Amino acid sequence: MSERIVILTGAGISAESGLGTFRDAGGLWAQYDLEEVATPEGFARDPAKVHAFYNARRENCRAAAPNAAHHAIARLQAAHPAAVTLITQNIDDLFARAGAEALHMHGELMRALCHSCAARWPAPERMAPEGACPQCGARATRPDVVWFGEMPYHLDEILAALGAADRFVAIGTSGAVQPAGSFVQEAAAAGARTLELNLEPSEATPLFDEARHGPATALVPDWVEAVLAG
Ligand code: BV8
Repeated sequence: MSERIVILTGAGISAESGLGTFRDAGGLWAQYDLEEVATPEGFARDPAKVHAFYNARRENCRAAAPNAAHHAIARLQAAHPAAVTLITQNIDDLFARAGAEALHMHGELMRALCHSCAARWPAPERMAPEGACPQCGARATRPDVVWFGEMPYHLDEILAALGAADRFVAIGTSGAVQPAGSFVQEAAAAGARTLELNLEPSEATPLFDEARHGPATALVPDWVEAVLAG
């Protein structure tokens, strides 16, 4: 396949694996105050509360399994590894467990970071403020996730892929968070055809050439099969 495809996923692709989204009714930001649990200021104020928030999500993630949408994208990437760039805003490890390679622009729930020496390592099941960095020993460990106000990871690689994309597909994201919410315009400006696969119309739907609405486990396998047959 000569076409270069960039895929951006959000919480909606993991919803049918039982992991909560953020802005749907009853979503995570309805249960927690984003400012308290997903900002560096909130972590500085109450690290125990933030660790408890991510410990609970790490437990949910362990109990979840990749769904048909994760597996379909893994199949597409395996068939055309050089042509598919997979970007995810999600911090769960469901793509890795489905055998797909994703650029985790908002970090990874299953990795820990030392904010003293910047060491990274696989996160233990439960993290706590008194946890010590295995490299420097400082009691300065945090989840390796990108909080609001922090610079997302892999932006150079992402912007290069968007600039060379023939197709851009957004799956299960509201487009509410930046800079990910503007990737569709970056891709369109580079001449890519853009497609939204989402449970329902999002604020970003008008920005796409085409939008299909329904659950990811139905839409994504159908779309992948059509691309593979193409
Ligand atoms: C930054 C990790 C500087 C932690 C998260 C303009 C430019 C740049 C920045 C900003 C800007 N305006 C505002 C900002 C600041 C801020 C921001 O965007 N604020 C928002 C609230 C307005 N952005 C930042 O701080 C970012 N950093 O800006 O650095 C910079 C400046 C310029 C250029 C580069 C850098 C850092 C943001 C990262 C924050 N960390 N997560 C954690 O997870 O705890 S964000 C969080 O939101 C998650 O990553 C989540 O994935 C992401 C986006 O949400 P969605 O994934 O879209 O989830 P949501 O619930 O919203 O939507 C789910 C969708 O799925 C829905 O549409 C639903 O219909 C659909 N769905 C549901 N079920 C299904 C389904 N679809 C299909 N099938 C289903 N079954």
